[in-house]
Amino acid sequence: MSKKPGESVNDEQQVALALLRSLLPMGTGRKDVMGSMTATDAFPLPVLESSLVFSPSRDSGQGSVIRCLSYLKSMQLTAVLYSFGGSAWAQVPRLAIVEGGYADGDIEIKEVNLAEGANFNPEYLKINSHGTVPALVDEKGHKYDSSTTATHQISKNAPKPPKTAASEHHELKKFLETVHLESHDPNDLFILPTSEQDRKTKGEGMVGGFLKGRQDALDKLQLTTRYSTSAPDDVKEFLKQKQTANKQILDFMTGSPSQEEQTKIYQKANEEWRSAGELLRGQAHHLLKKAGQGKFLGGDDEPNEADFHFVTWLARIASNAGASPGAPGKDILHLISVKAEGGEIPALIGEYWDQWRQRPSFSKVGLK
Ligand SMILES: N[C@@H](CCC(=O)N[C@@H](CS)C(=O)NCC(=O)O)C(=O)O
Repeated sequence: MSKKPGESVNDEQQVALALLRSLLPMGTGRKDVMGSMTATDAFPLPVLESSLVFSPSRDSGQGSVIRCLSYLKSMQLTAVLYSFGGSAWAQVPRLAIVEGGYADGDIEIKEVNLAEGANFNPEYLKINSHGTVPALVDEKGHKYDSSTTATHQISKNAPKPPKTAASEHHELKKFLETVHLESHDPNDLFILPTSEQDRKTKGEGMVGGFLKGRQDALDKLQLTTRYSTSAPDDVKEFLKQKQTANKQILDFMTGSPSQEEQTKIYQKANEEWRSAGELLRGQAHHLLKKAGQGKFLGGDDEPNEADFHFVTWLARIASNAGASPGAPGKDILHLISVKAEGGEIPALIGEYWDQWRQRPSFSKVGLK
């Protein structure tokens, strides 16, 4: 709060300032959040506080409250999507933004670098307590902490909403939930190896680097005084669990695990690959056949929320299988069928993928 010389801040004005702070949605003006987020903060708290220059003799706390409310009202707060370029699920709301006809900047995109563990920063955990991206904070400060809720909010309010509301379509809603099942988690399949050779390659490559970056961040964070003095107990517990779990998998990927550990992990990875193949040959194929050739899920010429989730999942599964970004449909089907076993993947899935490859949104969000 700015004060002129000789002015003091009375109790009511302190209340006004506390109110102003509580009204500010996370990510729209908090200083001291995390490196990449503070740099572009649109409304730094000090700017807002400086609007509360008042003289105690003429200004009551009530007057300050009214003034700070009208100041907040006059500001055009922007919704913020917390995202990460390399995250599969963050690409779902990003597709919804482009397909929904939002202009650049209508929703601010802030990077949370998962490879550096920025998602474990206690300040980010106030935005999304799961420590995952995506998360959306809308212009009113409401928080949406998953790709499903964030994408729904974005699509619902889009200048050009999808023709079919997947949330009101029984089969599409069910499909969207199936895509998110842990039994074929695209992030597991990014990390988990299917064989000893695969473990070595991944451990020495991007996967090893990613796990190491997170471990360093988790280890460092717990040594900071700010963490030990001000992080709530549940946050400390959450971070401890993450630290232990990440260390286990990092050691597995880069160390010399026992034969028993190896068998367990390779079995899990192979089961997840099989489950991915079953999803493609089963529900996905059924829905695309029902939609008709050249159509999106639900039968429209335009994609809807279920498509946004499915295509981002498919893109990550394809890249986990070794496909280069935006590779043609027939190539990705071949690579996926090798990993998933159980026979060919229906050509219709490849045609659906090729249809997406033509869309500007596909390259704009980095799927190609
Ligand atoms: N069910 C959540 C999953 C989100 C999720 O797992 N996001 C990954 C990136 S694709 C993440 O942030 N991982 C960080 C971590 O688990 O530490 C959603 O749909 O939003």
